[in-house]
Amino acid sequence: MQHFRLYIILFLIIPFTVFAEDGSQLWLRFPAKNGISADKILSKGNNPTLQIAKKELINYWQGQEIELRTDKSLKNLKGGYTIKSVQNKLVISAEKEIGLLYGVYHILRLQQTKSSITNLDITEKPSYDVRILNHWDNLDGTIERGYAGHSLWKWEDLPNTISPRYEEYARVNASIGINAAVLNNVNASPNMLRKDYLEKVKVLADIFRPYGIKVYLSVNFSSPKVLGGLENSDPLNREVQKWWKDKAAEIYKLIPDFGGFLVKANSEGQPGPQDYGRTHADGANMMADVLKPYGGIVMWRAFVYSPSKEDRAKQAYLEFVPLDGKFRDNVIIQIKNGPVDFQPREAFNPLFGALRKTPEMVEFQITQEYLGQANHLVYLAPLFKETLDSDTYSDGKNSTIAKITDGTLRPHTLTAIAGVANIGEDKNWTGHHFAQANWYAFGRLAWNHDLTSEQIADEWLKMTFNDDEKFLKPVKEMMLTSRETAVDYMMPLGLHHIFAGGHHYGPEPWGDYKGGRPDWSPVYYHQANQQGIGFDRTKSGSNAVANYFPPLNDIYGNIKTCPENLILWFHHVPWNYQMKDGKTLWEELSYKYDTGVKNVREYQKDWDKVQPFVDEERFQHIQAKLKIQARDAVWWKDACLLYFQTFSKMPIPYDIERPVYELDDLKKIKLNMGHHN
Ligand code: GCW
Repeated sequence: MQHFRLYIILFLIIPFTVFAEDGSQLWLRFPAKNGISADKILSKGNNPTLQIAKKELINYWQGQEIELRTDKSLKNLKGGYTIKSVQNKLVISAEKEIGLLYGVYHILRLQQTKSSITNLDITEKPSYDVRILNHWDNLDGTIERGYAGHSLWKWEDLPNTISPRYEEYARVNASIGINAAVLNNVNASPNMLRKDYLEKVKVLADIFRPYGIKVYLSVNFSSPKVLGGLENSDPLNREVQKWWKDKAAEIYKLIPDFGGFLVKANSEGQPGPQDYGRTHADGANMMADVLKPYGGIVMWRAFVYSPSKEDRAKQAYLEFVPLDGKFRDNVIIQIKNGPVDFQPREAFNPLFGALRKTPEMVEFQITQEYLGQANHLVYLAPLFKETLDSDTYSDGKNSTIAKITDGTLRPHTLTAIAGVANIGEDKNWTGHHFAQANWYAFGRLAWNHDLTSEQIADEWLKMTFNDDEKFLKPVKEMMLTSRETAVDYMMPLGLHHIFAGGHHYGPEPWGDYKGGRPDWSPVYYHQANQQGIGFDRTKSGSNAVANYFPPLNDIYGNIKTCPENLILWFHHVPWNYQMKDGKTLWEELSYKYDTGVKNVREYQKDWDKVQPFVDEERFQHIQAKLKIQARDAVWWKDACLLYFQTFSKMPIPYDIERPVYELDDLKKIKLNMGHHN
């Protein structure tokens, strides 16, 4: 009877565990056969990280003998490693064991992508010290702007019950060099710092540690008052300072290598030092002082804007530039790539380069809040690269954001880069199978920002799907063009923030939330009227162009020299304005929307053609998502063109597809996805 039952259970489980292609393995898909035997791995010591490195080799490495060697003289590689072919051996060297583990994942990647593993002479040094994921996970298990199910962190079950996914998470991140994680939402609950929660955090930190991942927490600025019962949370109040000091001691007792705090203060209703007439520097320094003795850092966000007449794109700059030089050296200012909010395309944030004495780090959004969420295939490496490669001219020509933040131009002791995670408890971790590529791309670029979007897509596709050229070529092309395609069908030519309020999924260019703050309404951002469309940020408008270093202020400020892909970001442009290709602005806008739609239709065909190269389960899943994306693209095109046409009063060029929806019907769509703004 017992046996019979077991038999049935196996019968039910095996077909799914063995054959199901649910995407849960991400890019770590190694051959089922065994790797090399333990005696072919030379190494000293028994450190837990080293044990993981050896286990990975024993399970998966099909190549020659390996030596794993720690070498103190490699400190200058900042956690990096070397891989060298020496006679019949491969020697991986690093200052510490974590570098060896990274080296092991490197050679496994070479093996998996069928790259050469002979005559290797590789030196790898990460672009950034802290390569960090920001989870916007709430203590109740929901995730702000998360589209892959609930949070991985099971706070209710911790510290006693441990999900196997904690370790899988750590391993996957280590495989791409991510070495830090902020566990909770920047809209932080004070409860995160409660003793019982810290004990849960400790369990996660212990699991992550051997994989080289440090834990950080978002903290609520009012914690002393809310949690500690103090009268206020004024950073200059000694009792408040003491509360944070004691809290830091409590945390470090549990987690000796705790990374530090991430803070969203005085932004979108969050408390902060300004509640007490203090500055961001006062607030950040108070926390920096209590973390300093333990080596902890403060990542202070520059995403601040308040209900005022001032152009939202200028506000962070106005608040932070006067504070340059006032921050402790263990404070780093975390700046979103654009000055508004993770839009499909923004001009880069002019704060980059403007703080000369304060370390700056980029915050990217991996989760696709404004890019079709878990439904649209949008590969984000080109967006990340566009920001990192942007020349700010802060220190003359070639002062790219990459060089400002990686320490090349500003020799700060602290360098970091953050990505808002797209990870949840969905089987495939990220909702859309292709969204895994965005997690991967963030990690790879945090490790080496010189990699190209193409190299990263190539690696990821070979590891995750198939290395057949007939598959790779069209699918890579689809990935590489997908971000521009999304810009085209959502917000071409520098349009921004014309999303439906709240969930930010579909179009709502007519959105005018009277009574609310103007900068939460789409009409505030596109400014369409009978004359034209676009936000005037030149001298005649908000003059946000003045925040850019010369010659960019002039280049952006002049409609003739402003790049056309940002023209409506910086200018209010007449409908009949003549674009570089001779078309009027209205025509150009129409063709852009049309191109966006057409491209998605092509992606559908391309995907169907590669069916023989993809397992059925993932094939269908992606096919279904592309269908949604195609419908959404038409929805965007019709909504925006029909609405803007009420101002331009011009015909939609006759060689493009006619609208299929009625504007009035589109205006009635209210998706029930809910959110505060
Ligand atoms: O992008 C906006 C989001 C908010 C988010 C905020 C921020 C965590 O719509 O959900 O809050 O930015 O980055 O703080």
